[in-house]
Amino acid sequence: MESERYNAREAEPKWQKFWDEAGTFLTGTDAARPKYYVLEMFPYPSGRIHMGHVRNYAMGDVIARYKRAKGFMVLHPMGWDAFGMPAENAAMQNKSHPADWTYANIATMRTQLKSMGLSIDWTREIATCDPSYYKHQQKLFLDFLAAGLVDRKQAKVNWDPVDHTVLANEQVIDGRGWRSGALVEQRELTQWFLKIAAQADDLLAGLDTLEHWPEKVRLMQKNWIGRSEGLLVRFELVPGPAVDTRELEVYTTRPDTLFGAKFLAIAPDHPLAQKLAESDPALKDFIIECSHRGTSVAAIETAEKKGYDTGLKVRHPFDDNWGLPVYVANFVLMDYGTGAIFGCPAHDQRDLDFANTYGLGNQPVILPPGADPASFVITTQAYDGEGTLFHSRFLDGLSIPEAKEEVAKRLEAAVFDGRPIAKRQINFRLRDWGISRQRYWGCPIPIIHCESCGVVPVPEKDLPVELPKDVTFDQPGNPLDRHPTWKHVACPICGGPARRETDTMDTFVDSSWYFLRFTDPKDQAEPTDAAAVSRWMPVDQYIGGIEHAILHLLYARFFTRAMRMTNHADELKEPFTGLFTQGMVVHETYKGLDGAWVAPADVRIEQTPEGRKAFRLDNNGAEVEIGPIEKMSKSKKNVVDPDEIIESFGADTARWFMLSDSPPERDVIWTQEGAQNVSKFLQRLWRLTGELAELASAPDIPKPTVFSPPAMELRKAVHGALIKVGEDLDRLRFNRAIAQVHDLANKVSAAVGAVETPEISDDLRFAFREAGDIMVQLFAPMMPHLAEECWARLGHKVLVAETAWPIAEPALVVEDVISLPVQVNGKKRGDLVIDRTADQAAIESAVLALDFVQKALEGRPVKKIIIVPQRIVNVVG
Ligand code: ANZ
Ligand code: ZN
Repeated sequence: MESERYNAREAEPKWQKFWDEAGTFLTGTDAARPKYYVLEMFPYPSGRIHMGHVRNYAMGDVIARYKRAKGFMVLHPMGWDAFGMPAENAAMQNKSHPADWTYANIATMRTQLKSMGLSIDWTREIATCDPSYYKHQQKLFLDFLAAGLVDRKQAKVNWDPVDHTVLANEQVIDGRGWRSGALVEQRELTQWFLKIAAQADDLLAGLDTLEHWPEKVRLMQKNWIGRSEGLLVRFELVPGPAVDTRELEVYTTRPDTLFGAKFLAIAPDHPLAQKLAESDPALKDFIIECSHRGTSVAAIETAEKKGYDTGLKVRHPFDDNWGLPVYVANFVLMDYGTGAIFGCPAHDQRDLDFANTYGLGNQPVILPPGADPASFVITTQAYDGEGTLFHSRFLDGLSIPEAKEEVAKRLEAAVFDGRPIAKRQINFRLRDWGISRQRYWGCPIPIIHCESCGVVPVPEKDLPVELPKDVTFDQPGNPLDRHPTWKHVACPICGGPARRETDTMDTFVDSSWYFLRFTDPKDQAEPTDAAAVSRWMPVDQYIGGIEHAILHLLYARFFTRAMRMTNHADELKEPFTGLFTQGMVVHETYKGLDGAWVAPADVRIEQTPEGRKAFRLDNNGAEVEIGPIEKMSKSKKNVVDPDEIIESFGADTARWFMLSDSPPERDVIWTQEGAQNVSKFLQRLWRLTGELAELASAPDIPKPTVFSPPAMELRKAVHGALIKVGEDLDRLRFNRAIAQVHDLANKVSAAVGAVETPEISDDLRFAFREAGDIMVQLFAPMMPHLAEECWARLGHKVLVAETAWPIAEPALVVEDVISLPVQVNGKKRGDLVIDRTADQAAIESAVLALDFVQKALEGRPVKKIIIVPQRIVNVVG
């Protein structure tokens, strides 16, 4: 028995096949039982799974298996976020077709995921690139269009003038196209938008209901939506050269700082700037220069602050004799507020950087608490904190909110050209969602453009608009656009020659509703089925990376609302009740003497007297430098391949290690040693189960009525662990649940080791039976293959995956000790921890022996000790 080893390589595929054939993980249909929908963010079929996937899916699988055992009907599906640029890039490089590349990757990754032993209902698998999926997405688009949730308007895109193609923000690197290296231009294109901005208020309010989301994610969404209360202020332009407007309107959230204003600035594409540029070639050049940069917020924020003095002046709204210069500035965006600002350098860092560059000076108007008004100055660091107004005439002495209110009131009452100078306004940072992409490998937008009828939706009976298969990728640009026939169609209204929309949808659209589709992925007629949505939604636990904290989750929340409005999502308000964002998988880095990175698979680690050292497996075992622990990345070669890990250790070991080593929200450091330790522990569990199988009574022996102390002790350890593992799994504290299993295994081992004769009493046999069963059930969600094997070894005929979670006996989990608050003369001084059954006399002497009691008595004799049983002790002295 001792020498027998558990062979993961044989057992794992065996059980996977068994589950598969038995349909163990098909979604339950018992409507009388509660449902649980657990979902991990579905993968992009990039080629192979990585360790991050292993961690993500191991977590979801533990929850799915645990909830299933707890009696829930569990929905745990899997699919593929299958459209996107990498498939097109691969097509260009390998002269393959994006569909072939994608489906081949899906096949590989499906096999890999299956080798992890995930409890997934594979009959619900979907791929977003499949016409059977995107057909419904096109229908949703048309319904959104009819419901007024879609817009078509001009928007700026990054244009690569060499490749003649639109670039995503990520494809613009330092202002240049990632492939061509050409300076990127900003171009206006007519694009399709989903009107998410109109939902800003509701998306914001909904965040308050998401109590099972990480606070951090809610905050990130809140900031992204960016609600701000501010003031529109009209500045009067000082009459001067060639402009026909008499005013310039700005948006500000800090009207309190108006007396610190040093300049006004407008966006390069502000109409006034455009107008001035007509007669000012230098300004025109400046505007063109500004257009050579990415449209991303990051690109704008990190760019050096630059401006152009227009020569225009405006009047300060509180002082006709105070003129302020008007600049065109690269950090002012046209599509926020009014595309114009007043700059207060003392209290805004961007304004300060700008003012320092152009010698505009600054005037502090907010005095920080405790600062000396005579000496407080600003040089390179703007002050944006709390304080009191100064250098601000009638505002002096006011707090910031009071000053904001005062300025608003006065300017609302003041009139220029027959209208109030200022108006309060609430702004959102959230913009409408531009979904047009000039790419092939995406969901076609189901629209036809007709010269006489305009924009015509594709009739529903003609859906899906399928992507043509015969496309070429030998030149840049959109293959749909240059396809010889695909875009030429008859207009559905007038029958005349018309042109298909050749833009496809942003792939974020595909992932914005897949979780709804999973509730009934077979329905061919409709995107969703109301009954299925009401049964399964919302997702009870969603798990994924923090990198999706903003866009994906926000778009999914918007889609849920839009689908509800168009009768595709029943009464659903929010899609994900619980959200969990797991940490990354990180690994040591290794560097050879030549400075090149070395992969972990090519390295052997050794404990030497001088500490851990690493040596190459090739190159005569040369030593390599152990570098910092970093996120696994191809560039640093510090990746380990899940296939290799599963091949050498088995999936259970990989799963267990991923879950055991650190709290799930933190990064986990993958190490070979760690995996080896898990593998040893797995063998230990296997041996222990074998020993228990010999000592234990048969599975169906009735429970004895009395238990001897050793049996009782074992039972208490087992039931205690059962409670704790349950609590930990409920709270997704996988690492703690695993620590409990370790602890229990130690206790069970000790009990087994204490057995001296083969003739043991029935009650102890029963306790061993129970210990074996429960221990296996407790690690089954994490190590499902080993658990099945152990379960069979314990004599069970039904799968552990089909067995209900055990129920703890309350009498066995009552804590033996209690903690009583101890007061001295009515004031709490500490706690007494004592046996629950301790009598009056025992409590009295224990209390008097406490240091803090003696100290509090300060030598006085004790007059009385009052004991409220199980509640409190008061010593009177
Ligand atoms: C004067 C001022 C003084 C400002 C100060 C800030 C600090 P949020 O909170 O995001 O709404 N702003 C307004 N429109 C802008 C645009 N189109 N492009 C760039 N910046 C713009 O931010 C509002 C603040 O951002 C506004 O308040 C404005 O600068 C700037 F000590 O006005 B503030
Ligand atoms: Zn027509």
